[in-house]
Amino acid sequence: MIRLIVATRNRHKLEEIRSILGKGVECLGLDQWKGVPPLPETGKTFEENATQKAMALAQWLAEHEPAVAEERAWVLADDSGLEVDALGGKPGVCSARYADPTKGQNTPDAENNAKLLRDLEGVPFERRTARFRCVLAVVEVPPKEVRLFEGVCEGRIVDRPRGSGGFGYDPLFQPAGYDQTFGELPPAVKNQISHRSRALKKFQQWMAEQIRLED
Ligand code: ITT
Repeated sequence: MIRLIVATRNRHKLEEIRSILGKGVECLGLDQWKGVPPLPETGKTFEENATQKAMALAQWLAEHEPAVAEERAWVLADDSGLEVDALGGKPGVCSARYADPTKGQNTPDAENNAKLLRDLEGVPFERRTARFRCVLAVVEVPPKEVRLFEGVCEGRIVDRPRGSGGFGYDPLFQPAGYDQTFGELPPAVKNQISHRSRALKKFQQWMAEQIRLED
């Protein structure tokens, strides 16, 4: 069984990753280890941030938890966000801290959503096009080469929060081809079509190929 250590402190992301990857992968969260430091994400792109998070965790595990390297494990980091065309691609890599950069990743989702609605006031539905983007960085412990996998989900931003499912901007995001938002759609539907599931499917294909080559 593949052992994957997920470099996220966002429990919703971890839940989605577990549910999308299913039973064939053992997905461990950071709560397994005491003392993992905050992971850096100072880059200007999703690729840079995902790479920083994955490398920092893989290095930390190699130094502090030698058993992890002996048992063969991979670290997976997810950097993701929402790009709104009418806002020139914002909030983008700043999605988690859009309303209040001083609060960093702790900015409440409701504040970020309220700011997004304010920024889009008066913009008609046809021009409220947006996409969720997810970049996954995967590296072995100890870290060698980083692999990147990207997934995108196109849609539009609605005019008020709808539904309580998911997390982040889900109540405001209506994926293309659907009348409901990610907040209203069942999790199984989100996990079929989301940016995260598209990136994870590419990762799964790559991982299956690695295992085939090693056999
Ligand atoms: P980690 O860095 O610890 O993984 P984070 O929440 O800070 O957690 P990011 O820096 O990648 O993660 O920021 C992602 C933000 O983008 C997230 O907080 C949401 O606001 C938004 N986002 C990403 N994926 C989303 C999704 O599936 N649904 C709704 N919002 C999403």
